[in-house]
Amino acid sequence: MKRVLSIQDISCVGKCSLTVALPIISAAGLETAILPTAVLSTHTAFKGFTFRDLTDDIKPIADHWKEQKIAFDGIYTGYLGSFRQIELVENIFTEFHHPGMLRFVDPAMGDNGKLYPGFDAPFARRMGQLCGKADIIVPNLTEAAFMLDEEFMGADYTVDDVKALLKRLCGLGTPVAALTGVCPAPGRCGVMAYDSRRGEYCEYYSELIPTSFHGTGDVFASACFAAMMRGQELSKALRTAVEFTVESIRQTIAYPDHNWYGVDFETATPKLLELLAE
Ligand code: PXL
Repeated sequence: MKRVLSIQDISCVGKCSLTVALPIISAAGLETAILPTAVLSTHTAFKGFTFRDLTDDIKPIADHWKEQKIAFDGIYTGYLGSFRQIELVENIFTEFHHPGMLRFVDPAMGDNGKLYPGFDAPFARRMGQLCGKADIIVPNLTEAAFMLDEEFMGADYTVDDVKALLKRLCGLGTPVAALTGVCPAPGRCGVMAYDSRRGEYCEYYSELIPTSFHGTGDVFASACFAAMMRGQELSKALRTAVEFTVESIRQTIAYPDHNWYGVDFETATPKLLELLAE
């Protein structure tokens, strides 16, 4: 069985970061090690959340793994809280890298044209440097704009604008960039990617469900990473991740009293296993 590592925070309640990545990647049949960067009572969209920083534990944990000769087939990083955490992740990439290991970076920092609380433009540019050290990155349009120090495109863009943006993202240094939340036509939404080594674009769109839920980026990234680690080609992995995310949203809105803070990816798990078997 492949062993992978996910590095991000634990938001105890809120269905994001590690409480999404661990169950999804495990369900996909991959041994999932975790490196929690912080423990929060909830994610940052709640008021008054508690926050315990675990930055000082990151290096000792990684050093112990090295000493125990523990290796990973892939590393997926999500929400990171500080410049220092980004630097520690870069060190882990260097220390644990071996040919064939996938470095998957989701620069989880914002949405809808805004950065999440606590982040600013210099942090976004620093995250852009981490993206330069990845094998694949999966920003949304907001995160892409902030990392490149550009104006957010809003909803007013063409497919050619997205293609040009993908090339600029690969200019950060990553060979493959996938942009999430791309809606190429009314009622359609999904992802477009560029593989700079092949000079090829690929895309996958599904039904646009006109609601916005917290944590969908983490569901998408976890499923995309899991699918790639399970051997699916990029185009197929994007399809798996989009369809699983859409099914998670459908499951959520099927319950009139669903919570506001995350999506019900749990009851969409059978769909993930179906998509992985295709
Ligand atoms: O879903 C990304 C995420 C992860 N972790 C924390 C967050 C968020 C989004 O707001 O607050 C703590």
